Amino acid sequence: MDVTPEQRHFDEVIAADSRIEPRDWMPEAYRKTLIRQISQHAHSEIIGMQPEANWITRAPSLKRKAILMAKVQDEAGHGLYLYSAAQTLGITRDAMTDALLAGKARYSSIFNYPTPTWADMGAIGWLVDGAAICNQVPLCRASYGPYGRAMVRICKEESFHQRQGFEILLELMNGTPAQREMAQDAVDRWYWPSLMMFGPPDDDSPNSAQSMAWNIKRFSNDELRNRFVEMLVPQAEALGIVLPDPELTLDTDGKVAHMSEIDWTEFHEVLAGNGPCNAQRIQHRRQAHEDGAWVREAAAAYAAKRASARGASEVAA
Ligand code: BYC
Repeated sequence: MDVTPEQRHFDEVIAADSRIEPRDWMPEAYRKTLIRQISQHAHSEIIGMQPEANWITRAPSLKRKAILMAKVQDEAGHGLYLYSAAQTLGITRDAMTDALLAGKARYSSIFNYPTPTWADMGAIGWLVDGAAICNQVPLCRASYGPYGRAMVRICKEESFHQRQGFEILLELMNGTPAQREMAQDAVDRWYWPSLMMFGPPDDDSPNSAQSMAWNIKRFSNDELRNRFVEMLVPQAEALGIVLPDPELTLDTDGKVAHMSEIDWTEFHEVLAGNGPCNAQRIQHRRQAHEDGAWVREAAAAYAAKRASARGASEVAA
């Protein structure tokens, strides 16, 4: 089959490990894949504000409240960079928002689990942001320019998030027996869902091969999941926390030699909308969207006023 000059140029850019920019020609499937992944990623950041926002009013000290508020605001910022990156591919913000509110768009499975104790703030920072960093650092080199550049800033902020989670757990582990128990219980609940963040096993990941060929993904789901576990083991030791996998063993190089099977039925149930908090998360987002209608209307009215004032001054000139 003849290759068009545009396709040839695209293939050369990818082969040279260079970047595709918004004005460049790109295959429709590449554009669709990016819109899918970037919009899902943006939705994850926005829905991901909820489990932690749940504790802002109940944070145990003013310092913890200030840190948690800053972190949740960072997640909102990440969502906005990512929606902007997706918009450069020709989809509107309204279309993405409508899909999320209609329950048609995916977002990360992890945000469908509840946060019943303060230790969950530690476990989310340590495990969820830790998994996010492992997954996202390679995305800084994604072949699509706006996505890669957004990821650079996001990863810097995620590092702070991960450390604040670790520090919450460390403080609890240095506390009373009840605090230690609370920290261990939170890690027991978040460990397996955090491993599911990396997606299905490689044999069952329909999008991986093509996304890797296009230099969007740099490593497979299982490679990144193992790397994450390898990072956690010494950190868990430092905390005095037990990772809830009795079968987990590392080889002498610190690489995963064996771990228990992940409960993929649970993963698919959460993706199908049947996780513990799926309905609550979407309902809450819809309510927040409705409650924010006046802000959108005010911004639109102000923009219209400015535009008409500009028009009037151009006529006068
Ligand atoms: N949850 O072929 P696969 C954060 C879907 S937020 C839900 O392997 P792919 C934070 C997948 O979409 C950071 N769905 O797909 C925020 C696909 O479905 P469709 C969130 C999942 O795309 C607040 C199907 O399963 N991070 O850090 O090659 C507070 C088959 O999978 C999941 C990102 O969004 C899942 N866990 O690889 C704290 C990272 N896994 O679309 C922290 C960006 C898979 O074909 N995304 N699916 O219907 C990625 O890196 C990739 O999209 C994935 C999946 C590794 C997640």
